[in-house]
Amino acid sequence: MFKKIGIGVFSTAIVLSASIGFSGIVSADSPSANKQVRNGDFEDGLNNWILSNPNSSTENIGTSETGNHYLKLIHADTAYQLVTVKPNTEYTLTFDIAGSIGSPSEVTVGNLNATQEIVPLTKKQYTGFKPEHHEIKFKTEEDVSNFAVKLASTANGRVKFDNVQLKEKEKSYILNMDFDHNSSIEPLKPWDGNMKYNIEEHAGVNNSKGLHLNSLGASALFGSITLKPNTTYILSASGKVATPSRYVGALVLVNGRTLADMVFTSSQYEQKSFEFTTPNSINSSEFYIGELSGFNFDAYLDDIVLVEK
Ligand SMILES: [Ca+2]
Ligand SMILES: [Ca+2]
Repeated sequence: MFKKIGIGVFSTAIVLSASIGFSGIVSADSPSANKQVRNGDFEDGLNNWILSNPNSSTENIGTSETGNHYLKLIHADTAYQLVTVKPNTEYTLTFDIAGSIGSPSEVTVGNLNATQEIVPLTKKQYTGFKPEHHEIKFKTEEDVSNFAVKLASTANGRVKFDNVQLKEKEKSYILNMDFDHNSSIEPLKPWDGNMKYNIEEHAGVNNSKGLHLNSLGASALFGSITLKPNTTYILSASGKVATPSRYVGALVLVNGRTLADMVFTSSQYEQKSFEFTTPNSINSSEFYIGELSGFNFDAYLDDIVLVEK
């Protein structure tokens, strides 16, 4: 797709082609891991990237000897793209830089303002001719409208970028039950013989599979869970009840004490979430969904998630 260009503009092409960072090996990650930045490996040219100086006569895509493509910026040229990020969430941006000469290269993340200028949440500068892999860790703020990743050369600089990836920090799930990807209720089990449960088609949120619970009296599904001391967790779930004026609840007990408690009383699905912090020492922790105060109930639950914040 790209014509092979000569070494004229940059004399570093041969050096780059020999490096791991610019040989395309790094970009072999799974597509899903890479989806927040599109075409971060520049193998699709400038697609998805917006250049500050699109009419520049400079060829912005370079090709290494191995056929790998990368972004080239000179002077104060920049390239950015909008990315979809969640508020209050930790991310790691990784990228390769090479051939930075003249003035530092610069990478910025932040919201775009009304004049399409990026308001830096984090900005870092890099120097050095040798290819290097870098990462920037940052946490988004509450407002993440028009969040962008911007790559830049500055002043009299020139630089090459490749393999730009943005990943959300991996979360540590204690429970993650959507009943579509997992067809068991592990690690939960019925409290007693009153508790009947079924994973049913179309019983969940948005017509997905969901958990149908019914009981002749006070009962629950319950199970032991392993929580870390002094750690903040978020419990969230969607639930509804089929029996009017009854409820179903989800709760977390640590050392016999209720740390999280949510109740569903509506006949339509409601999503609730609850944040709690565990004590300094933990002897026991359990999770319950059901109704423990003495009534029969008929209820549906879906998307039960307990995750470290
Ligand atoms: Ca590439
Ligand atoms: Ca579901």
